[in-house]
Order: sequence, then C-alpha cells, then structure tokens
Amino acid sequence: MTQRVRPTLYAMIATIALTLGAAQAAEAPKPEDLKKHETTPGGKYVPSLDVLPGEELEAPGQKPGVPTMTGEEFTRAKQIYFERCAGCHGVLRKGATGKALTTDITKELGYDYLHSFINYGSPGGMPNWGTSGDIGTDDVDLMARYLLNEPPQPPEYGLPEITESWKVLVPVADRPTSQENDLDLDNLFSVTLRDSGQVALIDGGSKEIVTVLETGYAVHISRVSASGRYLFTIGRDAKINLIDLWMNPPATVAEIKIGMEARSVETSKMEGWEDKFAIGGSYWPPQYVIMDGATLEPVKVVSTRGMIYDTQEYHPEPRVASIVASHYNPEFIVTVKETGHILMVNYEDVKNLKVTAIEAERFLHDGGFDSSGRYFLVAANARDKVAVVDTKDNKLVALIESGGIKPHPGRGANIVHPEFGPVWVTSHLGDEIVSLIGTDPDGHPENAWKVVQTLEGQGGGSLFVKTHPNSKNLYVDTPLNPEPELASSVAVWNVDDLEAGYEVLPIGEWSGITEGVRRVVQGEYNKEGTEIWFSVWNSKDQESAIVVVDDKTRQPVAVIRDERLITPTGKFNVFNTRNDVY
Ligand code: DHE
Repeated sequence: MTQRVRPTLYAMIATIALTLGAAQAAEAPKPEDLKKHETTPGGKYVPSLDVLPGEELEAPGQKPGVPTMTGEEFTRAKQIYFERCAGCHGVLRKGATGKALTTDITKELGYDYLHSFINYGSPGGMPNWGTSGDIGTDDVDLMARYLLNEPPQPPEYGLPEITESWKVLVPVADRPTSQENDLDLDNLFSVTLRDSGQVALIDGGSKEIVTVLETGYAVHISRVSASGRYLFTIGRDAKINLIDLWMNPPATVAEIKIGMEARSVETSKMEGWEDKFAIGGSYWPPQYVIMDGATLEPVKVVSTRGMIYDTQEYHPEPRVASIVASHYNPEFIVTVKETGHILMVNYEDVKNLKVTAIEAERFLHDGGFDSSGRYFLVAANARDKVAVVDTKDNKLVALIESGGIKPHPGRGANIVHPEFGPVWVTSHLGDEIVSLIGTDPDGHPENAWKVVQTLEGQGGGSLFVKTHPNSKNLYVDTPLNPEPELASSVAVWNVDDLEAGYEVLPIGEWSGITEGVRRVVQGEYNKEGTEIWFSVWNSKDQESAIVVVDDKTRQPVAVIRDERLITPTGKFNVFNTRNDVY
C-alpha cells in the first residue's frame, strides 16, 4: 500500500508563486518549523501515474543555459516525476492541484530555489521530499535539473490505437443465451486484486472464490451492466475487460485499451438503453470513449481538453475522474477534474453527440447518487466542497462546503436521519470529520443541500463510508491514517442514535493476520444488506484477507484467507453496484 500512496509535489508552486520574482533562493526552514513541512494523509493521496513512468519518451532537445542530463538521468527523472509529481503538477507541468512548472517559470526561479523546495517542501503542502528521505540527495539535484529542462510529451492515444487494442474474444453469437452457471449472480462480489492485475469473483453466500480473472494493471473499479449480466473492470493502464457472468465460469469476452492511464468505467442504465453502451474515462490522454456495451467496439472518442470553468483558461490535460450512469436521461455523468466541469453526455445519438457541461468546481474526484437516484453528489476535494447535480434537469443544484478537509466519499452513503430525513454522507481524507448532507428538497426543504450534522470519526485518512437501506449502521474506514491501529479498524455508528458515538471494529485483528499495517479499506454489503465485507490490505509480499462482518451483531462471521487474494482493495457486489445501492 505505501508504495501506492506516494507523497507528491503537492502545492509546491503555491508557495513558489507567492515569491515569484524574488531573486534569492528560498531560505531553509528552521528545524522547529520542519514539522509544518510534513505531508498529511490527505496530501499524500493524490493521483500518481502508474503506466507513464515506464513509457519510453524522447528527451526534448537540450537548450542553451539549461543543466545537461544524460539519457539515463532523464529516464530516471521522468519516472520520479510521473510517479510523484505529475498527479499534482500535470503530465505537461501546466499545473493541476499544484501550480504550473513550465520552464518559463522554473528558469525564473532557478536551480537553488527548486532544489530547496524539493528538499524542504513548504507549509503550503509541498512535501519535504529530501529531508523526509523519500527522495535521496542525488535525486533532489536530479529533479531540480529536470524541471529546468522541457517536459517530454507522452503520446496521444486516439481511435486507431484504441481500435488496434480491441479484441472480441467470444463473439456475441457464441455467448450463452441464458445463465450457464448456477451462481447467485446478484450476490457475487468482484474484488480488485490490485497488485496482481486481476479480479477475484467471490460468491457472497459460500465466500468461495469462483474464479480469478486476468485484467488490466491495478484495476481501479468494477461496474455492472443494468441487466446484471456483464461486469466491466478498468485497469490503471486503461484496459477494460468485459466479463460475461453467464458463462461457466464467468470469463472475459472482450477487451480494449481506451488510453494509457485511467480510473473509471460505466455502462448505460437508462430504461430502454440497458447494456447498450459502455464508457471509459482516462487520465492520459484526457478523454472519454463511448463503446458498444456488448462488444466494447469503440464508437466515439471525445477529448476533455478545454477551458477551466471559472478562469476560462485553457487546460491541456483535464483528467476524467468519476463516471456514473443517469437513471433519468440517456446520459453518462462524466466529471472532469481540472476544468471542474460535470459533463452530461447524452448517448441517444452518438454521431451528433449532445453534451451539457455543468460548471461545478475543481478538482472533481469521486461521488455517487442520493437515495432517490436523481441527484449526483461529487467531491471537489482540493476545494473542500461537494457539488450536487440534478440529473433530471441537468443543473447544478448546490456547491457545499463539506465541513472537513478533503472530502472523499467513494460513492457516499445514504441514511435516513431521525431528524433531518434522507442524508448523504462523506468522510474526509484530511481530518476526522464525517459530514451529513440533506438530500430531500421535497420532504425536508429546509435541510436540503446543507451539512446538517458533522460527526467526529476516528481520525483523518478516511477513504470510504458505507451503509445499506436494510441496515442501521454507518461504517467509516481510515486506511490512510498514520496510526496503524486506526488504519486497521473501522468506526461504526447507529444511524438512529448518532449522538451515542461510534464503536471501533478491529477488523485487521479479526483477520488473524499479524504482519503488515493491515489497512482496512472499503466496506461493501452483500445483496441483502445483512453482511458487510472489508478488505484487509497489506503489501504484495504480505498476506491480505477479507473480513465479513454480521451487520446486526457487528461481529465477524467469516475471514477469507487465500493465497490468491493478493492486495484486495475495492469490492463490488453485483446487485448493489448495478442498482446504485449505497
Ligand atoms: Fe481510487 C474510486 C481515482 C487511489 C481505491 N478512485 C476512484 C474514482 C477515481 C479514483 C476517479 C472514482 C471512479 C468512479 O466512480 O467512476 N484513486 C484515484 C486516484 O487518482 C488515486 C488518488 C491515486 C492513483 O494514482 O490511482 C486513487 N484508489 C486509490 C487507492 O490507492 C485505492 C485505495 C486502492 C486501489 O485499489 O488502488 C483506491 N478508488 C478505489 C476504490 C474506488 C475508487 C475501491 C471505488 C469505491 C466505490 O465504492 O465506488
């Protein structure tokens, strides 16, 4: 895990910009101030690019007056940049959550200045790479020189490359005409085996692993078609696998690569359009691709490059973050991180594509529906806000201060609050706050789109919250908390008595595993809402597990330990995922 959540050059340039034009190199901070330069859990959890570091990119030509680099040095610096810096500063260094690092700026700042900032970080959020030991002395020097050189440009990946990667392994005509296995498909779980590039399909009843399927690299999420027949996975390398759950055993029937770096995939869910289309969104190149739902044949590639919603300045690499499928219109809801737009992509007539671009906020990340399925709530995590979109009328309804630092809801959790009615819940990466947002404009208009209550959880470093319509429990994980005890446990509240506080479930301990940090991540319910599954996520060379908890008694009922369960993270129950139950 720790290798995944890398510190980054977050906000380096916020501070640089303040002193832009200052001729002198930055002063080294006093030892007593160095604490301020440490990276917080929230600051660490930013995108890193997994595939681009390995890409062979040509070094741009050497310019006069710029420190020289050997080919070997360039390759190493490029790798460090994509792994640790590009998430905040952008592939092309034009700025994202961190400011721009283009050579017109870096040359002005000079080598000494860059070196100091990389070494010591800044109180504004830039990690202290050098003094923390995360980047060695030689590499601090290397990175300062690299930033004075022009950035290399990774290749584009358009329809020719996408089509080239497309394979239909089992044509539609050769697929089963009815379910050929005797699995309880609705209670099947697709479990990401992050570091082995696989997903495990696990039966929700017996907890047996049905099959382990090869997928893209470090699969990010699974989604299920409206009919429940097809499962889609997306790898960080932008490879989508289309898995036919009717086959015995379920198997990949088509695959495609929609870019080079990606995180999201979804399938059409509007009545009359079930299973018809799929969509994938990529980080690099910044684009989304609409595909045929049964074969993955690429139908349309659309770039997300364009203007930032408020400053109306051009952004060359606005990444596609979360995507969900509307239940009210034949549309995909595509969030674009850097421009802060929420795109309502209408798939009725793909040739004459209609896209409603809703101005929301930067930098959009993850989100989900309210309990009615009409409103989509998404975190603009670097702005501590949640944007709410009405997917029926295609309008921004509200932009809400989330009440904590860096909201990170996953898809959120919908509970019925005894006083405030239906609310949607998010936790935060940057602090212990759990925020409840009213979502019922008709029944509880005075509470709608407001943070009606905040709870104090175990601590910062939370990624996911979870509940189920049949449950009275609200679970909040804290896998990125620096305290191992908090990272390996979850907090659970009774939604009817939130004031009573939370109970801590020592899931890591319950797994029986004694090695590793045992990060406990992402609760996911079974179909009935009677059991909740948690991943106990250790590093690749250590043992991991899944712990199943009885929702009523809050006691473990099963521990799935199997040598095939390498780094399990996300879990997606077929019924809950296809029906947006959370
Ligand atoms: Fe995720 C959802 C991006 C790191 C596990 N993650 C998402 C989504 C995005 C995203 C855009 C929403 C997809 C959607 O709904 O369409 N995640 C990113 C990153 O950019 C980031 C910060 C760093 C990276 O380089 O990838 C990142 N994510 C992680 C992890 O390290 C996690 C904890 C473990 C892992 O498997 O990699 C992780 N992300 C998840 C999970 C979801 C997710 C389990 C879906 C949660 C859900 O319930 O919907």
